[in-house]
Amino acid sequence: VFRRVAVVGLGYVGFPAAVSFALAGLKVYGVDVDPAKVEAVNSGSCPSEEPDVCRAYRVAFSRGLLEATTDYSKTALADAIVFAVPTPVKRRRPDTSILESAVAEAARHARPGTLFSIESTIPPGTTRALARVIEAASGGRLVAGSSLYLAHVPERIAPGKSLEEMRRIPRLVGGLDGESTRRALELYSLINESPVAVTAEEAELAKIAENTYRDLNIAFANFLAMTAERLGVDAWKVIRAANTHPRVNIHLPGAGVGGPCLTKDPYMLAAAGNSLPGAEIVTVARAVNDHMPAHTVEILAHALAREGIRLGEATVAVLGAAYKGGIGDTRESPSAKIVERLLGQGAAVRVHDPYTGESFGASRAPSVEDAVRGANAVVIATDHPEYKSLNWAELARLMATPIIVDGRRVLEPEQAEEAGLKYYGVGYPW
Ligand code: SAJ
Repeated sequence: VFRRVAVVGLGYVGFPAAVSFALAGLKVYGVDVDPAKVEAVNSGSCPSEEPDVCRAYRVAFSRGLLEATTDYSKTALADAIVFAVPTPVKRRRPDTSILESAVAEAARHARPGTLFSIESTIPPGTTRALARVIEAASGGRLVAGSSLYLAHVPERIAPGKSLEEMRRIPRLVGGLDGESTRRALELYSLINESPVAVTAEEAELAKIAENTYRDLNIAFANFLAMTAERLGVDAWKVIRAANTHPRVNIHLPGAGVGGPCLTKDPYMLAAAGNSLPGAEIVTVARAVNDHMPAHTVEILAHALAREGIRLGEATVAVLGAAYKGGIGDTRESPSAKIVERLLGQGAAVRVHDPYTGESFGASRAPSVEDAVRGANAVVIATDHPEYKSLNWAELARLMATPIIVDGRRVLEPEQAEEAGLKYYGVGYPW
């Protein structure tokens, strides 16, 4: 029976996890290296930008179920220790050193019989290697198969929907051995509706497969989009048509793929499958997706040239700084690459985003009207829901030249033309 759990790493994944366990009635110790964050959590101030997460946090906080600390010795009080610390990819090589240190530090304090659960995304083989790290750091108190239980339970949540997805999306629970899986299933049943028992190795590979699959599918959509542009066909109509086949599900092309997961996890799979036939499939897909911000700027330069305007003398409004719609998260955002490219070419750039004040060195526009007034073009970099219902006819009238480069098919071309815009976009012939 689990009564107390420690969550190491109170970030995008760990904090919603900590709050979820607290709402399930467990006493939660949140361990983080950042004293400011610890202080905030302990004084009733929510460190998350997600309203759901903060609502749940306030309930947990008022019941006294959540306590943050920088002190790893609190892990000695826990029946289970959950790890959600960064596992970055540097120069395409996975780096698990932060996770290893955190696990070793906890192993110095944890009691025999404690369950260690790794939620961070990790390269295949890491869970088993961590068992050795824990055994060594514990000085022989924790031994896999008798006094140590260890599982990989990868997070599968998307920022903005953390709490709901943590409960709804089936949780893969991959124990190092049968007893580890059994105990981890018991723990995660408290916060997840349908946990699935697998092995640690299966969980590791499944997690990176999910994100690589999505990245490959989007890369295919992007390649198809550029091909359709060349052929003079609307790629979006092609994809909608192809997807009427019950066995086809082509994702959406666009101005690029961002976020902390799809830009990183495929390299973990590429490293594991290194030198096997076809290993390039992963890195080629990454390259296609990484090219899309430049492709978007290329479409823009062409559209401007048609009006006799050079990119370097244009004023451009960029709508969206976040890496995807509906959130303010700008990690690895394609919008950043677009803005940097435009600034590099000498264009005057204004960035608007309803969810974040980030503008990547360009000026920041407080409203869409301010962004587009007098501009030569507007580029839609993010599919924020707000952009769908704008009065485009009115916005077109504010512009010096009414060019739109729609990187996310937020508008249908016919609708844009009706509003008086000259429509360009990824996947649309130009
Ligand atoms: N994108 C496209 N076309 C699409 C879908 C997305 O260009 O058809 C772009 C988005 O604009 C964005 C990027 O891809 O820039 C990533 O978006 P995403 O919707 O894949 O979301 P992430 O990265 O926030 O979350 C993913 C999710 N993985 C899967 O859906 C398989 C999430 O469930 C994972 O938990 C998360 O990665 C993670 O942390 O690993």
